[in-house]
Amino acid sequence: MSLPSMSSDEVLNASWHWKERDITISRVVDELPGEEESAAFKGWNVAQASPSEVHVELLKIGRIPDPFVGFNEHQVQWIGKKEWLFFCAFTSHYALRSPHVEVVFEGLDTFCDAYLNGDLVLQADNMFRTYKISVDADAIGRPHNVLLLHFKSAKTMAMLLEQRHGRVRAGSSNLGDPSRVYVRKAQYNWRWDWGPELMTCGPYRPIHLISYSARLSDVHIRACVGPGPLYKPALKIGLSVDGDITAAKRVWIALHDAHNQNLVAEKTVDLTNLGLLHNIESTARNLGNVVEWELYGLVELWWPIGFGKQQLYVVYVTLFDEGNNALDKYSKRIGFRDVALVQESLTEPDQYGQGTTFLFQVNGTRMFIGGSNWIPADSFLTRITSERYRAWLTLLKEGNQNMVRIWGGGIYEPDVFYDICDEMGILVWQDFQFACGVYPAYDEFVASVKAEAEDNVRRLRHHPCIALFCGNNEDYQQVLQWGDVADLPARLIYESVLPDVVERLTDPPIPYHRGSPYGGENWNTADPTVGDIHQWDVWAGKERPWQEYPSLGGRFVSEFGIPSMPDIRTVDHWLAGNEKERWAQSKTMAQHCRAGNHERRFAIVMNENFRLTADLETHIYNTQIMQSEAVSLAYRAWRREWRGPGKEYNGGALIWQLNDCWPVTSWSIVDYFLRPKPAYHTIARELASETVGILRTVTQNRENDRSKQFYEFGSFRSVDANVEVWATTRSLQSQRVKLELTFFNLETSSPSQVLVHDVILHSNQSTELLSMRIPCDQSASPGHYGMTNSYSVVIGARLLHTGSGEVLARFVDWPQPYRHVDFPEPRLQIQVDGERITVTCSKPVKGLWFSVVEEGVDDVKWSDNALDVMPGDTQVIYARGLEGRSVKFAHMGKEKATVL
Ligand code: BMA
Repeated sequence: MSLPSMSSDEVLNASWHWKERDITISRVVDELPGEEESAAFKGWNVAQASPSEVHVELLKIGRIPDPFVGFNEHQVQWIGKKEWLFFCAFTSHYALRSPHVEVVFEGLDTFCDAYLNGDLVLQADNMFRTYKISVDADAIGRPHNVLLLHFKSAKTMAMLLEQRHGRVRAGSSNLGDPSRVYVRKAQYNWRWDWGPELMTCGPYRPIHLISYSARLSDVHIRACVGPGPLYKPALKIGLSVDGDITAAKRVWIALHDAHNQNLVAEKTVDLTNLGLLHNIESTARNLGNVVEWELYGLVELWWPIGFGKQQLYVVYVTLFDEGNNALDKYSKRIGFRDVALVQESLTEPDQYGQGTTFLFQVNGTRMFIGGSNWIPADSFLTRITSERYRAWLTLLKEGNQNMVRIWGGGIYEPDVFYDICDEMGILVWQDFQFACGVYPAYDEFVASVKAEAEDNVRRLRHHPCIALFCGNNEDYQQVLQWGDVADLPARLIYESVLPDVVERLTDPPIPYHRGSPYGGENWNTADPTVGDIHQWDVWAGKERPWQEYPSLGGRFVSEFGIPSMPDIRTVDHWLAGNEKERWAQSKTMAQHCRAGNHERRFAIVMNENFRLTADLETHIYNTQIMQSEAVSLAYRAWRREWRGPGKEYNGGALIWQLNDCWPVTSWSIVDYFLRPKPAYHTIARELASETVGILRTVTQNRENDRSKQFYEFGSFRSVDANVEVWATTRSLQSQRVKLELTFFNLETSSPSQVLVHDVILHSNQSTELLSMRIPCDQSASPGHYGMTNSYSVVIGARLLHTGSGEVLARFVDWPQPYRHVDFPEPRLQIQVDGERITVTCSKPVKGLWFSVVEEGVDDVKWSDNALDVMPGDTQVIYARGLEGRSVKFAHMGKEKATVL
């Protein structure tokens, strides 16, 4: 046996080949080549990427058309019904001289038999698991080794499992075939109401060869934070070693500041003296906690963005032998924070009743959550590079959002996602991967889920960004909706298996929530007074007008939204030059919109609010403003319900959805190509540190079924409306500011009335500022429809810094519905000075949307966009990356873009 040596971790990322399985697997195994001959081996394609997926490979060799264009999705359906083979030929010098070898598969999608040098070594059936297999060092210690992966059709396997276990319900038909519930593969692959059916397969995450004599088989880092008011940080580290453990004599542990690498603490533990390693029979030993450090005053806490620094540390652990040779090394970046999900009685009822909070508290500070739901950013996961993850999460952060919910029909994201969230201070709500279905609970299924949960909780628990593990997406809600609450076998999983794993493996504890949504009595997942809700009565469900969002909130709204069309360049991408189809209701547009009943639903919302148009560009703009108006109102109204201690009636809202997995018309606020829609910017303004809000209520509407913000016309000579004005701040100090209200009458264009008040914003909550009747000029000549009334009044609100006059927040409230508003010609003055754009106007302008003329290599990053501008309130925005390109603009009343 060779002498103890340093462990090695080799990624098997070279010399991969692939092909469709066209002969029996035993023949494939028999005919597999050795390393030298592999490149020339007939019938095999050289893989272009590793890790990889079959569609990605087929695309790269030009065998299939791009499924994201036109109707091509339908031309590639055959792939999901076939079986596919990948092999890798390798030589490992480390494995040749190490007594222990392990192969670690970080992710196999999904039904995969693995053969090592001809022997079947693994039968995988769960894409979310990390499979580890020990291999006989002699078996792998050859000059040439071959690892063969045989991927079976998940679609077919799902059908077979369904035959065995029975057909169940799983969402509507645009959420894929219900047989998907039996397979632990990303559920959106079966198609979703924003995604195509693309059943891919392959080794989608790296495969490692680990060679060692003795190693650290587990390092459990517990970065704890003691109770308030001091929130003292402490670190415990537990270790397990395995292999030739008698060789392991010492372990060195150090804690460094991740930013400047300064050493915070270190310790060497003599394992011999501890008497822990005397049992040579054992191959693995749990050494327990080798470090218990009190670090008060030595380390700083990690905070979510907006509440403090994202201080991170690195733990280094090295295992040594007798002669002080390193046997194994380990490092992990961590942060110190305490996170709690607070569900406690509110002190007074609100419009929905009393109930309990659903709010997040980090290091003792309660924080309003404004964030997004996240779906996988591509139908082919291997195409999402680290740079793309960073670009997505940067957008989220720059959009003032502080949480991302990883939705249950996708995947557990790779480490890089959580690393970036740690760095940026973005909290993560992590769903376990179940969505919209009656999942089973037979023994093998539960065992697989338990292993999957353990793998992922162990992988993720050290990230300070992880704020919540959640059992599933909408499984309770759907079963309730179908009226058969007794019939959800997977309650065993959501109510016992998963919470047990989270409780057993996380310390400090990470909160667990059974499902999203989950709350009220008897699973009343729509109860606005308990738990979280998904608000789908706007756009879907009862089809309520978006203007009713203020009365459709809840303690935490973890999903709500309304779709819009993406940037016209994204539409042109899927049209690929097909001019005949370049109109809003064409077949190709329908192929790229999967939202249930989208034709009727768009018709309702567009018809109620906008002037219908046959012009595609105008239509796109209108759908985008529709989305932007709707969802920004929801954030504005719900953040108002963060009313301070004991009155946190709304603890947060997460928009459905941040992103897309292909070019599509969907609920996303940023499209597949990372092009923000107007909603991205208007949400960012609602989630800024300070905001100001206005809610107009028309007091003389004839019919009660209209939204209270809508004006109606008829016999009234005047129509009154009241406004309520409030502000919010995230600051932990209360502050004195000026509130300025400007009333601009579109009919009379008489000089604006301006009111200025000194007000105090209470810390970390909303503050009601005033309530008043809208002043309107009764003596002016009769206006719109023969009336002079509040209908013609546009109201601008600004919060100004008392000393410097700096604008802290602004909001403009327009009369509605917009289809009745005769938007004035605003007489805009737009000055472009490098990347700085200055906007002034003589009359109010709504939804001022900037874009650029020529396509550049990179899109422009707008610091703000979709502006509402009032006369006398110059706004300055920045167009990063403009590089001299001409600017275009559109606004309500002039929806087709004009070049400056
Ligand atoms: C939600 C999600 C998804 C779906 C979305 C839009 O409830 O959980 O299932 O894509 O609705 O319908």
